[in-house]
Amino acid sequence: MIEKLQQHRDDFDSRIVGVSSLQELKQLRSDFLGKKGCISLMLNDMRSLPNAEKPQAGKHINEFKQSIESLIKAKTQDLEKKSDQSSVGGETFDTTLPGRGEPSGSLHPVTQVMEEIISIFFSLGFSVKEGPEIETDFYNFEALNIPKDHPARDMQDTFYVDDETVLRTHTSPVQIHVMEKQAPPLRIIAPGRVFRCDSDVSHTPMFHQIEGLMVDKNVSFGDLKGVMDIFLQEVFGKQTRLRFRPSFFPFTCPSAEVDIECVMCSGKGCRVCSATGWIEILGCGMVDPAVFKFVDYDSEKWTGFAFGLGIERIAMLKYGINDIRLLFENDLRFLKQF
Ligand code: 2NM
Repeated sequence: MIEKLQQHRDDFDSRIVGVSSLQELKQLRSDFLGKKGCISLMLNDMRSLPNAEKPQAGKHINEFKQSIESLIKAKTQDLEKKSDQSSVGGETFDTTLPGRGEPSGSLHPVTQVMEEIISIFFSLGFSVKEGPEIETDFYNFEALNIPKDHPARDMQDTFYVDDETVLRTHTSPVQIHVMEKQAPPLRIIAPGRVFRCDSDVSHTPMFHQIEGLMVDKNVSFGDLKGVMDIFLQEVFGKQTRLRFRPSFFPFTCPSAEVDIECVMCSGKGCRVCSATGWIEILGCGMVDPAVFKFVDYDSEKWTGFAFGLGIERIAMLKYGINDIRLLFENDLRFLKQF
């Protein structure tokens, strides 16, 4: 059986090379794949094999059949292309027919959420600022009032390039750079990649963040609440309720964490919100005077709020994705859903 198959295979291989027209290809196809073709005959012959050998033989014949089919398909396209080229302007090929076209692609869900958030803040008068992904200890920690012994500075949590150089762990350094160069008033957001030594269903070593900063005369915690309200209701829907919980960050005082009412259960309590009815969404606060001191802003004259959030987390909540790693596997079956 196997020998016979090999003979047919060799026969097919040598014949297809000699095919130069669609007509000849049709003949070849019928000789191998037709009702009385050799594949059909071999499948018939299989009946006389002992039962134990049937599955193996069937598998080989099928593989052969599939390889023939794909070779014939490729040859067909090849010949059609040649005949199209040779008859351009002739009668058989209408060159005015519209093309078949490719379905359009789409932006990565992380990019979509990023762009949506940027456009909301743009409409509130914020402009977009970018900065390097490799930062000095000074911009990533020191100027943000993060003390030398803070756990975030640990080699366990931060990727160090050398003793005083890190992959930025947040985009706040961008805001330090801007404040150094630019006097208040200021309304900016800093979107981009950040890096932390962390990896599980809800953490990847690289993820995306947006941080925002507004500095002006008389900016208050009320302004911060108002802006967070508008922003989160724009992303999650007008009915979204917010909850501010006291928190701590070295670079803001007072600091808060903001929860939204659970998008899955509308506050009733479910797996997504661990039965609390609330989902933690971002951190924020009034910029600590110590930070202003590093960039030479007069904190008697100016006040400001800042906030930071992870894009992947928002994308997961918005689209009901339960494993962050799906966002980085580049599996088209996943990505085509967005
Ligand atoms: C957060 C939470 C609270 C923040 C502070 C600053 C800066 F540069 F102005 F000091 N940028 N971002 C900030 C404040 C970030 O992320 C959870």
